[in-house]
Amino acid sequence: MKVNKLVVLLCLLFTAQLHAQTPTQRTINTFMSDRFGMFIHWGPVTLRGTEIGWSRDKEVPMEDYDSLYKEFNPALFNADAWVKTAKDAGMRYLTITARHHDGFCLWPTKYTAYNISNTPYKKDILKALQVACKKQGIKLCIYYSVLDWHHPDYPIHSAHNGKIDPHANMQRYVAFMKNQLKELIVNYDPFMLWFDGQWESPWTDSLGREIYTYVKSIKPGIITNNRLGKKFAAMENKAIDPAEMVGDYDTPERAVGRLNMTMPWESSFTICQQWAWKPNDHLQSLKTILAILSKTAGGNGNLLLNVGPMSDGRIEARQVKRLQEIGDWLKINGTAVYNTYGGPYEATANYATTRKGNKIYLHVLNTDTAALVLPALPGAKVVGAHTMTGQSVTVNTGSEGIQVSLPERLKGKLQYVVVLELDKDAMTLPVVKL
Ligand code: H79
Repeated sequence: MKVNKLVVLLCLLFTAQLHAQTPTQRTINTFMSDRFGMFIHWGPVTLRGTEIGWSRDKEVPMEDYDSLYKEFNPALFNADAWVKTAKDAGMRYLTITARHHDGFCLWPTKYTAYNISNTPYKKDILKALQVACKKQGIKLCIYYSVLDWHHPDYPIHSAHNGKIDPHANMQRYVAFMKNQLKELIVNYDPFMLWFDGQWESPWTDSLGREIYTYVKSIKPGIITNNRLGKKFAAMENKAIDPAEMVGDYDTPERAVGRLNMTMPWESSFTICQQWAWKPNDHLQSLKTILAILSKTAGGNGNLLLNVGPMSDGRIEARQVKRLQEIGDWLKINGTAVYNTYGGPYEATANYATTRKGNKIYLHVLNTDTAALVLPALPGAKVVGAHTMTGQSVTVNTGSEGIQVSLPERLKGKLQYVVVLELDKDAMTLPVVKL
């Protein structure tokens, strides 16, 4: 009897161990269930309205660019207002460029004078955001560029001139990075770190692994994107081997990632064209952004949608309005986005699907058509269908697949979601590649 009990106990312990998640897995699962976050690109460059990533030494001469901080005084910056804008948009985390490729630091770092405390504004932007995020229940994430063209120890000093500086010293530069990263983690307790700019020759996968191990040693539960290593989906949305990746999730840029049930990913897009604010930049339509959001969730990924606040500290009113419209859509359709999984169908121009429990959420992107025909789901039956607002929808399963008749009243309207009720758990269905 005693031995039996011991065996049962050991079995239970063993099973618990099998299902125990590492701190990293726990964080990544929470992160991926959030689905939607706000990217913020900001710094003194907004005084010129040119791009933060590559206008230094081009549209703005290097010396001018590097002096802009002396005029940076965002008197109307209100962290609570930014965070509220994100929250009202249905976003669940916020990722801010603490230091972009131009090297300027939005926090009063001890390790370079090129930071916010030496601007006329003086106050710590990150601290204000940390406090506001905590208050409003939004996760604070920190973007930190691997490359720093402004730093004397980083060997390249311009996006437009790749000449290697013989006086630079990568060992000292990596020590500087570690000091800053420790400062960021200890002082602002970020949920996640978003690295970028690792593609230049001075950076290696091995340095990426060193930094990854280092940040995990300070905060074991922290996660990072995969731009610590050389392999990432990037603009071309390349497929990559997870074993070769440094970091916890992949980062397609200005492209929706592929449907992938095992590799976590997050696509970054901008609400306008530039990452940093630009006067009269083209604002993307609500339709375009919602389609990106649905296709992203449908691919089992996250969307990091960027806004570039102005030099006075405010987010443009027209952008705030667009974000509010997205939030309004999510108030009705959020159940089809948050805490769901992508698939089973790969997204098309006409639809995307997400799933949870016995439901497939069919995101109708093309509302002009009378019906959508989905390939058959072998082994599963659709037993009911309705819109998110409860209007019943007719579904016919025939030889050519599952035909979903779209309600006439919604023809030509903004994208919406039809819930397909199945006779089984939708997660047991294999992915349907189209
Ligand atoms: O932070 C955002 C961008 O600033 C950053 N990644 C996102 C999240 C990024 N920096 N560089 N890139 C992305 C790659 C950009 C390459 C190009 Fe170009 C920009 C090709 C053409 C314009 C740089 C400038 C290379 C040639 C000219």
